[in-house]
Amino acid sequence: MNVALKTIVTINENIVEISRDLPTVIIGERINPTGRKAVLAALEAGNFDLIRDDAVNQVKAGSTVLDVNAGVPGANEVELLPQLMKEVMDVVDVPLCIDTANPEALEAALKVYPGKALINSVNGEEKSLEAVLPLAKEYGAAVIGLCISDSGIPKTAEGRLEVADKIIERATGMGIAIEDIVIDPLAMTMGADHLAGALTLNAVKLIVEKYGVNITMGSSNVSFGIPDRKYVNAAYMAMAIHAGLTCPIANPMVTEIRTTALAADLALGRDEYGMHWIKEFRKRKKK
Ligand code: THG
Repeated sequence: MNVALKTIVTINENIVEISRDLPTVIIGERINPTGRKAVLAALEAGNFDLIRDDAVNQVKAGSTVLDVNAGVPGANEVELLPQLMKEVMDVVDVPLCIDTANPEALEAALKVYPGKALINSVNGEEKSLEAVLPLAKEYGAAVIGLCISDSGIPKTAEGRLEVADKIIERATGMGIAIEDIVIDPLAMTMGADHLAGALTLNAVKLIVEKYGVNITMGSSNVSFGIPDRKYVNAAYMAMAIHAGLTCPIANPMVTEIRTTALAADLALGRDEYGMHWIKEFRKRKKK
């Protein structure tokens, strides 16, 4: 299938479109205590200054959607996630990607969210499908479908596609538009398995070929345990964009990440007259 489905997410009057016909959308990854000790410590202390700074700086660096994760061990996520989102929404006006494994926290977050959010995420496990898809439907949100099933993370690209099949079938069967489903084929570290990156690239191709849906992934995951991560992350992200990735969850404050996404867009004909590349070049020169 050669279609490029368009996923729309919004906040207040602000609209972001995700599609293979448009420039890559970098979903800023930094507001996440799991990946970052400083965010964990700040959230534990109830201090949101760092989070507000991270929100502003990621948007300045070019993110047009921000991931928000309040998964602090032992904390009450049902209260903390909406509170975290409120702090972020105070300082930036970009759509949020609500990153939680807790359906109650998700519902609390959707209740306060002023627009069409991106839910991160549902997966192919029965329990997850039953808890998350009705919320996506009720609140009119878009939803990321992770390629994990009741039997774990499939070890082949075809297996990942089968989980995508299941999620898409269940979601569209409930009346969720296919445009509102973004598939995450799961980026895993190549530090533990040197074939992990290639497998995920193949899964992206299979899923895009079959459905034309938008694709996300935590592309920074591929380099856990590997030195000089930013080069690995940037090269991998470029290849994944070519395969069909449209909205990586990544760190836009790393220049190599931002410039690689822009260069990939230019290479794939998604940056008319190179205007975007030139504009961002001028911004970097001014610093
Ligand atoms: N898929 C989906 N959502 C996800 C992931 C995914 N959300 C979480 C994660 N994976 C993506 N987010 C991150 C956030 C940070 C890092 C990697 C992925 C990261 N952090 C540095 C580290 O841990 O070394 C710390 C950076 C710092 O302290 O500044 O690498 O796969 N749908």
